[in-house]
Amino acid sequence: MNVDETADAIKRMDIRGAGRIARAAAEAIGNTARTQEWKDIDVLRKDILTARKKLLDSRPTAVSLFNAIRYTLKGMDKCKNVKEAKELLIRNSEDFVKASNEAVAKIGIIGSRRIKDGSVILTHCNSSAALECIKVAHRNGKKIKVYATESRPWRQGILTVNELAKEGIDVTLIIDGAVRSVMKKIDIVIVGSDTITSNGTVINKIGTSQLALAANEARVPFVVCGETYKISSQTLFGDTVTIEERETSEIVRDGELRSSVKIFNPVFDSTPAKYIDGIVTEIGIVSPGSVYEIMVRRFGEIEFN
Ligand code: RI2
Repeated sequence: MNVDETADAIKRMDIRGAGRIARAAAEAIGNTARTQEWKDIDVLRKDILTARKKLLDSRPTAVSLFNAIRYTLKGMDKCKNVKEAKELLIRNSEDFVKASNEAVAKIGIIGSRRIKDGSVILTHCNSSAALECIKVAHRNGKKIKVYATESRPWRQGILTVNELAKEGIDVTLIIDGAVRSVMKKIDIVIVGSDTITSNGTVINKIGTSQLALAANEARVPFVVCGETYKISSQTLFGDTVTIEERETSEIVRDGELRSSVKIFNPVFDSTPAKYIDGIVTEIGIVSPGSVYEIMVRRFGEIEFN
């Protein structure tokens, strides 16, 4: 897919999930570098920066998209000619996709160790990282049961239950409002992440913070899965995460409401660090308090700009 097609698919949520949109954006830039010809390096740079903006404008919340593009464009400024820049963009894009897939696989192995034989798990939305932990635990012979929320309004929970059922996992769909009722049956909550801020706050699908509160009340461990490229270094210097608001048509059908009724459809929320027992990354399970250290390790010295 080219950049325009990828940006549209991300906007429409044909491509969705923070990791998948990151890989799709990196691939789109790689494809552009592979297929497009430029007369000089300045035109190439200008076009790639336009592509960057198009991709970044597709969805605002998941920092994985920003970090994937940052990784893919790294070093472009120093390229002396078109050939060098094309090779760099193709290589960076392939490296990112490979590292991203490997990160999800590692998270699966590490996170699965936190799932005990006989556990009942609650998950929310459709996170490839969280589901990988569950699948690995099941493949390793652990007898587990999963409750998955419907995850209104887009209902990614339907994807989740079908994906887990296909693996032969005992899975039950619940509506989002049933979370507190089922919490007494749950041994561990495992969710994904779109963005992790410098103070360990996790931004994930709307409703995640309710799971965290209910888990906290019931003393059930609340575990977040996130590749390290879900960490937002911009939040260290005061940037806040934009919470995406989507079309009201995702909630109601035409003509269902009186015209004076307003609709508010935020699709992500924030879960403060104090409700999170651990963040499973590809480099290990870390506390939300150690996000800054990882940020520095991962991105090098972070400069204020
Ligand atoms: P992985 C999704 O967002 C959900 O919020 C999910 O928890 C998160 O991305 C992470 O998914 P959306 O694109 O990267 O469905 O773990 O709005 O697949």
